[in-house]
Amino acid sequence: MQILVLGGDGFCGWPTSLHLSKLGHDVTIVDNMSRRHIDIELEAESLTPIRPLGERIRAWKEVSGRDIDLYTFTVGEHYHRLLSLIREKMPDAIVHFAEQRAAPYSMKSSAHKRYTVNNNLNATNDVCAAIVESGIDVHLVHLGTMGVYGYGTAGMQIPEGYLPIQVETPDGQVVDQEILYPANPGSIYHMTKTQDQLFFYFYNKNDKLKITDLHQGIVWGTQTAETKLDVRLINRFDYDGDYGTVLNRFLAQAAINYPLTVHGTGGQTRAFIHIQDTVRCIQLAIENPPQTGERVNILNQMTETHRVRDLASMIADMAGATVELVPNPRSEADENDLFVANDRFLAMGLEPITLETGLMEEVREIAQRYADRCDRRRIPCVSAWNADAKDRIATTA
Ligand code: USQ
Repeated sequence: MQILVLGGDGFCGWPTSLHLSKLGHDVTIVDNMSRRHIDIELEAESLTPIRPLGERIRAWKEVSGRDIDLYTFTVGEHYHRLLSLIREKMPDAIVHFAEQRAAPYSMKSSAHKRYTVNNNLNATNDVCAAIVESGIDVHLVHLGTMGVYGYGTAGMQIPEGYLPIQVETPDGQVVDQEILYPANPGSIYHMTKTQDQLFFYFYNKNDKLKITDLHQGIVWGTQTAETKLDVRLINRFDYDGDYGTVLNRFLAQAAINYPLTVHGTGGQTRAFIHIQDTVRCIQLAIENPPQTGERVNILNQMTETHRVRDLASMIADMAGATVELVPNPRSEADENDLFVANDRFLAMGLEPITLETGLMEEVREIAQRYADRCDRRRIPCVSAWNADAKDRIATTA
């Protein structure tokens, strides 16, 4: 297949591009290097020494013999470049990762809120509009988030996208319906992903666009089978207070004897998936497209759920670290239970990598090996969600 990967230099985009290329697909990356520019803005670097994108692509050619094409422009801004590229490549699938993905970054200031909204919403609308304008039959695969649902339910299992409901008509009849699960975003970033769902709903209804929306949990791990092949292909690993996600942060913290930073009580329960399973899920999504005219295909891309404080004690035990409860810079529920349906990927043949089996390798191969690149000053989460959170973190600073 011809596949465009929008945002192909990022944490999920890069290993996905390699995986699809390895499978024999013709991959074209579009990226504006925004993630690398944000590293400069935040004065934070990946724990792993990532190489420039051109070098990564040349190394892949050496290692695999396969070409990956690269176009450098901003999706959501350079509309005609996107449209021309779609017309030229006539892709079978477009994988859309071209969005600002960090919740704390999106909450840093009004400027960061505005950037995240402009970037993410314009990117998604431009991709949909360009596919329609091209007239080409493309399957759009989008990386969404579990956070569109919020993390609390009345004890029920979160379904894959759609909620069956019953409404009563004025004459007393009960009518069955399925609606998009009510959106409940916890940050401006998550809010943009809930808005993406409405773009997809509309373009699917109006233009019969074939769309798969993947509601992914928190990704952990670093390497995939392909990024391990050569050190120049290594994937990024974020541990800083804005881009680092909880499990990888705890691994990096343990490696440098920094007390594991559990926010609040650590009672937050979240969904997780290993990066190797991410790339496998994208492959499965591409291989199982919806039919033209079918509604938006929504899958929950996660494999296990954990409470933050349980993760911290698991890693503390494994790596001999200590745990510290720190004031929560976010506005979120202290405690929640989370039950999530993920039957659809399992039915397609996903065999999840569990924390139990994969964590030790991550500690040894990444966190400990690159510990000397860790800058302790970048660890605290200083992005406060609102005035209350700001007070909370100020009083204990
Ligand atoms: N947390 C800590 N200590 C830390 C960092 C985080 O206790 O040092 C807590 C947070 O307060 C939160 C939980 O861990 O309750 C998860 O935070 P996170 O930074 O790992 O994840 P999040 O901000 O939700 O975002 C990440 C990705 C995002 C993706 C999302 C999936 O950055 O792109 O969409 O995970 S999900 O969480 O399922 O919505």
